[in-house]
Amino acid sequence: MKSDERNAMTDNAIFEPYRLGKLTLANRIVMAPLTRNRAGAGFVPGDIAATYYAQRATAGLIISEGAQISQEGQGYQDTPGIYTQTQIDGWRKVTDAVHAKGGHIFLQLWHVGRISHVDLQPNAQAPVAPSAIKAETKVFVNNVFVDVSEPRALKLDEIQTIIAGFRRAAAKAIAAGFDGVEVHGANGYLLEQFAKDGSNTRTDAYGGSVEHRARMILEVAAAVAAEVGAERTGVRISPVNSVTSSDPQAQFNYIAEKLGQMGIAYLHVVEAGRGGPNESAAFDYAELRAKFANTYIANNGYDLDRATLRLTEGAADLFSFGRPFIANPDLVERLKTAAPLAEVNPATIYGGGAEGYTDYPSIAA
Ligand code: 8OZ
Repeated sequence: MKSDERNAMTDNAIFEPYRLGKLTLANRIVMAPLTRNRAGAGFVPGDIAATYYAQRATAGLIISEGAQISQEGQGYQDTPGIYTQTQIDGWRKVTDAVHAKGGHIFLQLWHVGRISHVDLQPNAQAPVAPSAIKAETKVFVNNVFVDVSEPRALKLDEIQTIIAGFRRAAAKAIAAGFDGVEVHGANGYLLEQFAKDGSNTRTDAYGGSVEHRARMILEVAAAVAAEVGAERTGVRISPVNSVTSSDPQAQFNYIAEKLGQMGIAYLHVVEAGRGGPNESAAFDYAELRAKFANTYIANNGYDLDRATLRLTEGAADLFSFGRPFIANPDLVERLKTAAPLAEVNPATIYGGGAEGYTDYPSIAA
């Protein structure tokens, strides 16, 4: 590479610090939350998780894999929790290891709702959902992918229990040393199930109109923000992903506006279906962004060129990368120096041990 090309790339604002609440991120590259199914007994993240996240600490911000806020909130085997003291102790090793490397890390708070299986649920009960509508999808349990179980509709008092559960889990995340938390409101899980009419046919205050369907995610965000501070609370959404919705633009414009008014630190937007760029989705993300006052994190199978373009256009503040961080612990350095990226081995994404987890090398300095 010619030196002027190298300078052009290192001058890229994506590699410059960014202020997020009280944190100064080293750059605008975020490690997206990635489910890896490697928690130990008791759904406790092990020492290997501390190694994995510390290897990736040069990201401006790491968002952890989803951590279920309760056993009821779990939908896949071996995902970590954030509801017991042992889990807090496991996560503490993760946050200490990341901070020792100068990184920042948020924990993702997760409740899967109807995306679960009776074998994962307390007393083998039916998974819970806004309405008793089964999803057409599979979950990973007992080492195989199986259809999700038939869900049952939540009662009003149970909804309050779940909101309180998010709040309690947020407090535990802070006790474990996280710099903040991200509320998982995306990808077809509980909070999205409430927001979209394809999965919510309730006729009470939590279903029906745009405002009613937004109530669950907004009450969860408010409860979490009241616990840990709005400047340490982010929310992830996926307006056109997973569940069908008759009015995604109106629905998510409204949610974005209300979250902005709450002072939520960031909105993390899965801008298309998972698994790659999709610029043609009929949704206006610029309009969504204009509704939200604070930091906008874009996720859409970005590479450096497309992220740089979006940053230059002012279309997003931060960019999250998922799969590239699996195989490239030093992704930031590789992007900065235009080094080749390693490919992910699909066989070792979900479950297993160190292989495909902590054994992807960094390029030696
Ligand atoms: C892949 C496999 C299992 C869960 C998401 C938490 O999509 C997930 C997930 C991804 O948000």
